[in-house]
Amino acid sequence: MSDVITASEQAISLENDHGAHNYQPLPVVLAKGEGVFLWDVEGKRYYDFLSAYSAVNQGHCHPRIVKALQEQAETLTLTSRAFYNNVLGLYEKYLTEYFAFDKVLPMNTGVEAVETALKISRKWGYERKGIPENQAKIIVAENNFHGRTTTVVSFSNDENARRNFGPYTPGFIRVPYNDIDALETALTNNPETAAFLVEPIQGEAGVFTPAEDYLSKVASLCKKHQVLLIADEIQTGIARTGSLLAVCGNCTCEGHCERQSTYIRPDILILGKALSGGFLPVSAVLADDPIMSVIQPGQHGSTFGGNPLGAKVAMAALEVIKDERLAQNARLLGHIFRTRMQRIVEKSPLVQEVRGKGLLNAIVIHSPSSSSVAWNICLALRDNGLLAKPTHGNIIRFAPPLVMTEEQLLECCDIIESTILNFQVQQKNEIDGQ
Ligand code: IF1
Repeated sequence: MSDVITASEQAISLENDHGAHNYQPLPVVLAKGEGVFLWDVEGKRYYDFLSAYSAVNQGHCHPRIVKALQEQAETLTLTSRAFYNNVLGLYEKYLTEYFAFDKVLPMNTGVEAVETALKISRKWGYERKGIPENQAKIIVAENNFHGRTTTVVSFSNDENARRNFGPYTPGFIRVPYNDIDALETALTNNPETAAFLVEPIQGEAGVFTPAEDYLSKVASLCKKHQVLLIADEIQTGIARTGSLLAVCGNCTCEGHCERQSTYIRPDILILGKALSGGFLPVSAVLADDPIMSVIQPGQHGSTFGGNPLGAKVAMAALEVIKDERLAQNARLLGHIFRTRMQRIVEKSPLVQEVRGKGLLNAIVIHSPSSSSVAWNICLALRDNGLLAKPTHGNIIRFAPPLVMTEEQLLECCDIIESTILNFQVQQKNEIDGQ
């Protein structure tokens, strides 16, 4: 019957009628999640290959995190920082030991943590490095994505994210990503630089992994020029790329270890997303005392930052990462995934390339970025029970929860392979039929 309105259609038109149109979601209406799976309102099950942009690394509704949330929600949720609470200190101790930094400044969303790191860096620049008042520069990378505030979009070069939101915050210099010479030139020409802000792997840009030695060279250049290295690990951190942090390099230890020679230690580390396992906005800025001590009472803060509910949830979320060895799993499954995708690259002219690290991967569709081929492949994947989203038109990001088993991953590779090969046949038939 054509006049029956499905639950999906209803939910979509409600959003359409009453919400701002700042997104164009894939048409699927989700109602339930568990582990690597999502269910829509009609009860169809999908493999989640986005993980809420890497916020649910621990899998949907992880029971240990649910338990922590429930217990704390019944006890104390928010005090503000006007008073002490009996959870925040435990969380701060846990987090700083987990990531091996002296101090943490707790915030909520990712972009707030980025803003916090920028503010700390500028203040450090004036008060410790001796940069003349209001002259501080911060270097960023081209094609960066660090969030949506006015300051952060000020230094984006994504026209869509930036256009007509000016006037922009001054004081930022953009250099090409993965270009050590460009960074060196910028540092040499701008002695008033306080920091270099960078994603160890560029997520939104299309999962772009820099040269193996890029970050270590960046770190030594920053040291040489007395500039803080800020690593935005909001998307790459918390086991996503096959190690606890992307800056850990190839270290597979269960937690964090500083002795590993592959570890590039940033001066400021920014975490968000999976820090709460996707339950609440929980973000954090980590640094050592000589840097963090520039912030004194009243100079920065947030009503919700460091709230006991978020703190308890984050501790549970990090325990899950360690206890379930999710970094190791991401690394192992990542290799299998890219090997299987490489097979598709060889078989199908539609797929140009596979790239990524751990379980943060992408395939590049051989089509103009303006075409709808990648979008249509994602619709076909949805119909076949797997949810992924295109980025920059022709790139499809694949980032399942890290709790996936090898057997499940292989099934997903089969779905992706058959969807793409079928899609290709269909496309050819359409062209031939014309
Ligand atoms: C959206 C992208 C991913 C981030 C990095 C900071 C933030 C993000 C490296 C800000 C956020 C999110 C934002 C979300 C979509 C998503 C995204 F496609 F937009 F770029 F993941 F790839 N640094 N990324 O990736 O964190 O304030 O959002 O908590 O804006 O729609 P936030």
